[in-house]
Amino acid sequence: MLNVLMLGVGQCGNRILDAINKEAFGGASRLSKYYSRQKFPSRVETIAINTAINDLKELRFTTAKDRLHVPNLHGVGANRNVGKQGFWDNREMIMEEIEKRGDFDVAFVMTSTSGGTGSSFSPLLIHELKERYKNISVIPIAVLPFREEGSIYLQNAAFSLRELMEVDAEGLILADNQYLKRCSGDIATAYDKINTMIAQRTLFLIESLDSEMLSVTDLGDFKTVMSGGLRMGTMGFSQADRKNPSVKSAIQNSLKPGSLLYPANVYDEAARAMVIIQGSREYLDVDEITKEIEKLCAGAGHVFKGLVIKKGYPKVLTLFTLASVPEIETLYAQAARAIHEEKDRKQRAKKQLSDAFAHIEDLEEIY
Ligand SMILES: Nc1nc2c(ncn2[C@@H]2O[C@H](COP(=O)(O)OP(=O)(O)OP(=O)(O)O)[C@@H](O)[C@H]2O)c(=O)[nH]1
Ligand SMILES: [Mg+2]
Repeated sequence: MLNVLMLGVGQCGNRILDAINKEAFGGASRLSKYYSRQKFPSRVETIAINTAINDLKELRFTTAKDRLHVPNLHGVGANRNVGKQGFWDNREMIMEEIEKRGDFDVAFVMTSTSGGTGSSFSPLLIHELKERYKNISVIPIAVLPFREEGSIYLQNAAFSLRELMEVDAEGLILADNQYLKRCSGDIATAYDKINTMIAQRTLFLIESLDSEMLSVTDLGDFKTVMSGGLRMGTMGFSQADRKNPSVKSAIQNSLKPGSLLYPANVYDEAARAMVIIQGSREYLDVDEITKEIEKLCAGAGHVFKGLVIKKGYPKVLTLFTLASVPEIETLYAQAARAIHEEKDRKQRAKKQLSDAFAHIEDLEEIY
């Protein structure tokens, strides 16, 4: 049995965590679909952490005991320095809240890279988890901003992503708001859809890491995949249906750009991968599966395969790390430009004000 910790930090992280709790517990019955013992052997603990109490109040599927408000702040207004100080001031309280829930084998830390709270807390939090839990594997799930959200979000993304890579985590899973924007027209619906996509994939992953059926992929395989290439990767997912129950197309679809959380050409750019297939035995044609995996193997160095027999049409999750991330480099170039522009803007403004003050330099008030 795996002991799993899921932390959602800052507003974006909180909402993704809420989507996970919705998928797991929600729906009409509120019966636990994943967390119940028979169907989902793992013990899963979830905690939403935020400096803004209003963000926590907004959650609908996360219980009150799973919401941790870090006091004396009302959000940090995208300022990562204020965020870091907030974490240090409250470190013991936060870690105690986590530690009282027992031991963990694996932790997922979900956050936006671009806001203030989640992006500054998460690297520090991961560092603390690694210090305090000897054998824990920690995987950040990091959300990249819409590129037009402004210069502070861009710079935050650049610096926090670097911190997340430098802290001793087991790789990093990327989700890109900009890339996923096509999901929907208005922003609230887009957020919901993106969060649900992340939630679905993450739950599927946990479920299959802890499954005891047929050919399995375990935490060790997962860590090997995450340590491949640049140690940054993402997930794809696809679900077959009655019209097309073929496992072959389900695998292919899970690798298509439209199924991924971050833009990548998996066949060319993947360093390592894990393909997890779930479905009724009658649909899991071993020859077809082998052929598809071999195709992926031609580009990616190593591909782990997991098969889980479970009633229904095939569902496929692909998790992979990447050997190249051009989109990230573009993001850093954009962030650098934004920082320069911000600097210039500040200097110009400062100059204008000092020019204005210069007008009264030798004067006094006369009444
Ligand atoms: N996918 C997704 N992205 C979100 C969501 N909410 C906010 N974001 C993105 O997250 C970034 C802003 O970060 P937040 O998580 O809101 O910031 P925070 O950690 O709460 O930090 P502060 O508000 O500055 O204290 C922006 O790039 C948003 O586009 C969400 O529900 N889903
Ligand atoms: Mg916030």
